[in-house]
Amino acid sequence: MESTMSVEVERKFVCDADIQKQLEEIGAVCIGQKQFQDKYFDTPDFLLTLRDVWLRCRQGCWELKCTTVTKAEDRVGEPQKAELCSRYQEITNLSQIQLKVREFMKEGNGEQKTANQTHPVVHQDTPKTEGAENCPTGNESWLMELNLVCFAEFTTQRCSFTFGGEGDESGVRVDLDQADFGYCVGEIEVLVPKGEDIQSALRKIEKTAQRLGLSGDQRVQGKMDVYLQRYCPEHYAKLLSASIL
Ligand code: V4E
Repeated sequence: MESTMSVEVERKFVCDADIQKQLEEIGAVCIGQKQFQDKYFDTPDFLLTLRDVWLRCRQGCWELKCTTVTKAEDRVGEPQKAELCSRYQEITNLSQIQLKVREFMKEGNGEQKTANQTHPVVHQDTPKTEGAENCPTGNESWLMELNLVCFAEFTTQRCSFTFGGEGDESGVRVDLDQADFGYCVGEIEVLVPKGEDIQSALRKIEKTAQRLGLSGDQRVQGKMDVYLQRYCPEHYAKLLSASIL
């Protein structure tokens, strides 16, 4: 995420055992592997995530993802397959993040909740993660002021691929993720500077998916879907009812 505001367009897919070989066959080049820890934050009554807003601290860096469009009618003119792709605005500047979070909370609540209005968050046997000591633990003053608590924490091993040249796949990146709670997922993604047209990104993603032989029309669960389903069923059920997941 180079810029502080961009739109991430992505399609998730189920990884076959031979996905790395398939990627190499279509000209993808592995650009490296890394491990990172994510901590996600929300109010105890899920004010952000119920608005499809995702506040995350990854290895000490804050990131906010929020929807750019939510309704099918906003997608007029887009091909059917676009429904398999998600698009989220990404903000990485902490001051902008704090401003946005405050705005979302005002919209969602009439007025901001204070730290005294907490409710217990019930988690079921969440997995323990190691490392990332530089990531705030949730006691930063702005988190406390906005009543934000960590609701999910996991570590991912990621192997990333890109395509060289100026062809159909230029700017396309493929990530193969393995989360420490035992879930693997692939993502084809294109980062679009805010304000630029996303149609070309959608076409590139579709083309890459075709070349990888991804024919399924089913939405594929992300790491967060599976994490919440397993460890925070109450939160998961609320997001399902609100059609967020
Ligand atoms: C947007 C979102 C979440 C935030 C994390 O999203 P995701 O891209 O799945 O995580 P990750 O680790 O791959 O981030 P990256 O490194 O690419 O920045 S968690 C849940 N959502 C909502 C959501 C959704 N509604 N539909 C889909 C397909 N994905 C995510």
